[in-house]
This record gives sequence, C-alpha cells and structure tokens, in this order.
Amino acid sequence: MSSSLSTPSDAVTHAALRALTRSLRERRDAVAIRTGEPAREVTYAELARLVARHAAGLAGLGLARGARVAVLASPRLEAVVGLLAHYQRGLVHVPINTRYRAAEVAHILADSGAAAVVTDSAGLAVLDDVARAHPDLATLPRIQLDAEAPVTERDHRFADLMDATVEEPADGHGGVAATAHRDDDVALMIYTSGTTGRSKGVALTMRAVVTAIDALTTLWQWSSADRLVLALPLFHVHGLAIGIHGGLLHGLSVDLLPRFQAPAVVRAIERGGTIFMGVPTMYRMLLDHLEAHPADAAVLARARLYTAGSAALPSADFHTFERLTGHRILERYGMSETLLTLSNPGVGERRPGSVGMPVPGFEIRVVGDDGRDCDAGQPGELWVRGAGLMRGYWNQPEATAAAFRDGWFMTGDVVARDADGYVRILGRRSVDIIKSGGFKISAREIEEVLLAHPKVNEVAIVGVADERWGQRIVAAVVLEPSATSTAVADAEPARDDGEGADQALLVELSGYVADHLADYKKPRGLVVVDELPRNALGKIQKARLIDELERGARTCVALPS
Ligand code: MLC
Ligand code: AMP
Repeated sequence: MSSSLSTPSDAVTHAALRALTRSLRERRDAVAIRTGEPAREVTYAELARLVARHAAGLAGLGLARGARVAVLASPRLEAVVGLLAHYQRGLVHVPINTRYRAAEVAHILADSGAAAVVTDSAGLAVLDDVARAHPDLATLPRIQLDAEAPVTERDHRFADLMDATVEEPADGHGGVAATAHRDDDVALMIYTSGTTGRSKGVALTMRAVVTAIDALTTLWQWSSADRLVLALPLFHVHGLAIGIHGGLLHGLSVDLLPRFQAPAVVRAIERGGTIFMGVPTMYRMLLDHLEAHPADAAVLARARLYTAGSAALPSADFHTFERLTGHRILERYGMSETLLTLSNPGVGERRPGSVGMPVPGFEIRVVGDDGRDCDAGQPGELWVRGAGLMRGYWNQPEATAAAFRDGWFMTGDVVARDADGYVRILGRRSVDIIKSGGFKISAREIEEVLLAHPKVNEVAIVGVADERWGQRIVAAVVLEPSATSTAVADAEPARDDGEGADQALLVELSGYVADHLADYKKPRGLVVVDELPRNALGKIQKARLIDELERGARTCVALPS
C-alpha cells in the first residue's frame, strides 16, 4: 500500500470513531482510567476534556491529517489521552516497542515517515542515540510527557499542548468533529517482525479496530460493570487494540499498570479488577507467584474473566490455574494484521489447547499445500477474511500482495480444526519467526547483527520450545577460524574447558545483540558447530537443528541466569 491511502476525503463519516468514544458520552462519571504512582483516577468526562484539550493543543504543531505520530512511552494516562487526541485530529498513531534500541526505533521513524514523536524520559535517551546516528531524524519534533525531562527547541511539553481554553465540547462526545478519521482511513500502525529482518508497519483502519473489538460485548460479555487490569505493553494489538480500545469502547474502568508484575496484578484484582488479559508467560509468572504466596489464589479467584493470547497457552498451565483459582483461562488468537480473530467463548466450553472459533465478522479457511481446504483434523495454513484485517503493510505493496490470496490473508500459522469447529494452533510455516514471551522475533534480524561480529563466520538463529517463554532463542554458530582459540583464551580461568569457552562466547554474543536490538532478542543458548546442517541445495536445515536441540540430541550452553 502507499501513503496516499491515508489521505482523507471530504466525506467524513467517522462512525467507528464515534463508537469508540461513546463511553465518553455515556459513562461520564465512571472511572475510565486508573493509573500512576500515586494513583490517579480519571472519569470518562475528565478523559473527554483532556482529549479535547490536547487535540486543540496539537493544532499548533502544524501536523497535517494523515501524518504519522510515533509514540515511544511506557503505559500512562497521557499515552491514552494522546492516542485519542491523535484520532481526533486525524493523525496516525504509531506506537513503538519501548524495549527497542536506537537502530530499531530509527527504522520505524524513517519507514513511517513520522512527523513527530511522543516520548518519556526513558524514550528520550534512545531518541538521543537515534539523533546521533541519524542526522536526518535529529530535527524530528518531540512531545515530552515527563514534566522534568530536559527540553530543546524541537521539544514540546505535553502539558503545554493542553489548550486550557477548551471546555468539554457541547456535544459531549470528546470533540469528535470534522477533523477525525474517516472509517477507512489508516488510523493506527503497529510495527511487526517478519521473515525479512526489518519490521513492517501494519496499517489498520479505525473501522477494523472498532469492528474487531466490538465483538467482545457478546463474545466475552464485557460490560461497563467490568474493571480491566491491564499490564500489557501498549505498542501491540493485545494491550492497545483489545485492552485500551476494547476497554474504552465497552465503557470499562481500565486499571493501567506501568508494567507486568505478578504482585501488582494481585493487588489490582484485590481492589476490584474483574478481567485480566495476559500472554502465557504472564500466567506462568502468576503461577510462580502463587507457589510462593498460596493465599493470593483466593484473591485471583475473585475476578470474573482471565484471557490469554499472543502465544500458545500450555495446557498444564491452564489446568494448574484452574485448580488454584477455579478459573478456566479463555484462550484466543490474533495477529497484528488481523486483530482479534479466533476465540473460545465467554459462555460455553473453553477448550485447553484450542483457540476456539472465528470471532463474529471473521471467516477462516484451513488450506493445505495443494491449495485445497483441509478436512477436520488435517493440518493446514490458517487463512483469514473479515472485518479486522489490515489495509496492508505501510509502503510495501509487494509484501502486501504476497500476504493475500483472493482476498484471504495468509497468516503463516499452521492449524487444525476439530470436527466441531474449534481450532488448534500447531505451529508456524516459517521457522524464521520466533515467539518469545508474546513478542514476535525475526531470526534473520538477529542473524544479520551477529554476522557483523568479528568472531562469527556463519550463524543460524532458531527458536527452541521453552516452558516459560514459549520459545527460547538459540544461536548455532560457525566461528571464524581465528576466533576458535581466542574464545578459549578469553574464557574465565576456572572454566577454560570447551563449555566454559562457549559460555563466555555466548555472554559476549548476547551482549553484542543486546547492544543493537531489544533485550528479548538476545540468544539464550549457543551451539558452536563446525558447519551448519544443510540440505542438498545448500539451505540451512533449521527444522533439523530445532528437533535435535529439543530432543537433546545436540546440546547447547545456556546463558547463566
Ligand atoms: C523480557 N525478557 C524476555 C522477554 N521479556 N526474554 C524473552 N522473551 C521475552 N518476551 C527478558 C529480558 O531480556 C531480561 O533478560 C529478563 O527477561 C527480565 O526482563 P524484564 O524487563 O524484567 O522482563 P519482564 O518485565 O518480566 O517481561 C516479561 C513479559 C514481557 C512477559 C512481561 O515479555 C511482556 O510484556 N510480554 C508481552 C508481549 C506482548 O504484549 N505481546 C502481544 C503481541 S500482540 P536479561 O537476560 O537481560 O536479564 C499479538 C497478537 C494478539 O501477539 O492477538 O495477541
Ligand atoms: P503478532 O504479529 O505479534 O501480532 O503475533 C501474531 C502471532 O502470534 C500469530 O501469527 C501466532 O503465531 C501467534 N499467536 C497469537 N495468539 C496465539 C495463540 N493463542 N496460540 C498460539 N499462537 C498465537
């Protein structure tokens, strides 16, 4: 798709945006967001006012409709106000993973053509690195959320971009006026990793976001009586599209935590939380917490609904959580490109090991290698069509075209459908995409970084099954001839055997990756090999490597914890 697709026409309907903000009208005195330390509770009426003021304040920055505004900030009230104000001004909201390093952030700023970036103190440090390495990005206007952060002439304080002369708009719906997005304008862009190394912008329309999450009313029985405990990051669809958009659309009170920590989640449920959504690793962390604090199981039991997604929830964790809290976790499936796509029911059978059935508004196919639809029980690729689909990858018409066939989006996930329609996720078609702790990771991106390391001649990055993280990153490396002896020499004296040398090398290579990429992308295991396993055509046999590592036929050293 090209950037011209975001150009608004005169026919402004923004029905979807009105739907999103209906809570701002109807739930005036209810708490919309609770967040911060000390905690602050903001009602829907206050939120509407803050959003209207910020939307007016942004007018002075001269950002044209359709301009991309990047956001590199931890979850907080201002981030939510900014999101809704961006929509109200017809700006495209582009959240960035707060774990990203300068090179990853620079790629998104450049690729999206961001016209401004919203940030906090932590983000500012990364943006300073970006500016040093990329002079072309050094003049990008920045909106500072932290009052105490230093400002330069290209910085604007968020507090100064609140137009105090704006009272709550007379129509009382948060200032949704002619400047808002049309339903089919690109409103939100989420960057996601692919097989090619660099992340791609998934361009989503307001209609797609609202339609996909609107289903939650009937599907999960979300209602304004609910209080959502949200500890997911706000740069992916799980936390942002389902959590924030879903929460506000359904008039929930959102208890927004700055990050996931099991004790903080327990406390949030203790003060009235009714719904918790998490990636499977978070459930594993909650189970660890319950092992140390068994009495907290009774607190978790008080909530109404637990949902899991973004990666496969191990059946053992499903059953342990049920035994301890009485709750059957509702597992669902989605993608940045498709939003909330498959789900177990709120009322009805929640089947462990299954992601349920298509969410209203979606159709699916399970397609075999021969292009035919698979029978029940047979594995095939999941194809999706329907309301929540992306418009395309930003400025990547070829990648967009390659992802669709006859109007169906090909997810790359291998699934099987039970005879009664429940879908099981079996894996991915590509071994080059890894999921760890709910984050999608490109093996190629890590390989490209490691190939620049002086000791690395060849490398294959693979994801190996891991109980806690879903998959764990392992690097199989062929060393440069000169590095083999150096590695031994560099190892700690007490551990100068082969394993000690490999472990020292792993620490070095992991540190090197973490200097360039987000911390969760660093290899946690290393196998040094004389040559990588290849097939007759010279292609690296990653599936074989993974199988050997998972069976224990090949051992690797692990990063010391
Ligand atoms: C952190 N670490 C990880 C990791 N997260 N390692 C592997 N995979 C991850 N995902 C490592 C850090 O590098 C560090 O290692 C150590 O863990 C402690 O770091 P931390 O910052 O204290 O970790 P923590 O805050 O506990 O993070 C764990 C987590 C986080 C599970 C809370 O990963 C997370 O927020 N995941 C959610 C991802 C998400 O929202 N996905 C949704 C995608 S949307 P070291 O060695 O440096 O100490 C999607 C579509 C859909 O998929 O429909 O859902
Ligand atoms: P992302 O691009 O980060 O949105 O990740 C989307 C991918 O996460 C999907 O293509 C799946 O591979 C994976 N995923 C999401 N939900 C589930 C689930 N419930 N079970 C297994 N994998 C999932």
